[in-house]
Amino acid sequence: MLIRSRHRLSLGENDVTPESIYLSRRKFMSGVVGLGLAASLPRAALAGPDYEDVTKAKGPEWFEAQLADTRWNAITAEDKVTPFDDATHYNNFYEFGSDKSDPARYAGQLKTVPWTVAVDGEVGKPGQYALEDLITPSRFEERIYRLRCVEAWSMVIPWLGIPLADVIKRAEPTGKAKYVRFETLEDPKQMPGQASRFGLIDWPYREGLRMDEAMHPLAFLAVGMYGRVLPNQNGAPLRLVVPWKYGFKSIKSIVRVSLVESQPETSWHMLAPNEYGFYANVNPEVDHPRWSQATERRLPNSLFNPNVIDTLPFNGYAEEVAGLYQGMDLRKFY
Ligand SMILES: Nc1nc2c(c(=O)[nH]1)N[C@H]1C(S)=C(S)[C@@H](COP(=O)(O)O)O[C@H]1N2
Ligand SMILES: [Mo]
Repeated sequence: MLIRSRHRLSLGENDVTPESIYLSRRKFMSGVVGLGLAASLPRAALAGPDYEDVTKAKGPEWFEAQLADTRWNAITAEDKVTPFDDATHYNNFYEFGSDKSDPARYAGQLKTVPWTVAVDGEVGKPGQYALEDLITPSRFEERIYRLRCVEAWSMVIPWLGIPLADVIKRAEPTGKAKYVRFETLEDPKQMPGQASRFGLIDWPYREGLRMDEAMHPLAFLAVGMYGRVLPNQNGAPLRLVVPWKYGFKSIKSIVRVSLVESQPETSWHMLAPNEYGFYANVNPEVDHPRWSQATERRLPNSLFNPNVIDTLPFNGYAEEVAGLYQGMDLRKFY
């Protein structure tokens, strides 16, 4: 199969490509910068890339401690990073309402500390884990990924977190574990969208991956973005990020991770199985029944600058992930 790839990925810290666009957007101040210069900078600047328009916020103590030892820029994209303001005010998080501006307006009230995540099912080490115990055995990495929503808009977000595979391995999956199932918090008192009687989704929001997808090095668990803790509207305190799949797979505010034997039910598939599949790999050749998936609006855009670009197979990550689907009919398994 011939795969177009406009984007270069760099996996691993020894293979960081200095991207001119990335570098010009902000000061890059991790270990790459000479010590002399670094020493003369204010202390806060040593923390990592400085995203100009970011609203700073302090995370819990464990988060700030972990941040100091982050592998900045571990995976990058050539694309321009989306301004923080757009990434935090144009959201899908139906627990807080179905309007793009609802999450920014209402998610602030969600209490994210303390946070417990159940790890269960086909694992040797099931349990209720405090978020920090799940995350801190691994080093933070920064990963700049494209996020392509099934609604044909996209952004580029610098996430902070750890590989999903780390958490799965630590749980010691049994031989029966074939899929991973994720569940969002269900709490209508904190999540007004769940209290609405007109809600479409059968709460809690749930998602799933095949085991080999979940173990793929690009599959990521984010606890931060833009060098800081995750804003609530982006899925604090813990969300999945699967950059080669439509955004709805990247489930927010996770409270349960279950290793299971058969393919789990997933929210958008339950809602409209003919429109949203379990796989949901970004695919410009398979249109949504109601619109084309061949192009996307890259945010920020406007009436006068629609900023429409071609959508790439697997969202530009085909080189890395196409092998997972060898021999599968991607029209059937959409
Ligand atoms: N729990 C939950 N997770 C969710 C959603 C949601 O409504 N609820 N929306 C999904 C969709 S459709 C997209 S495109 C992304 C959007 O992530 P962002 O708001 O951080 O850009 O979150 C996904 N995760
Ligand atoms: Mo989406």
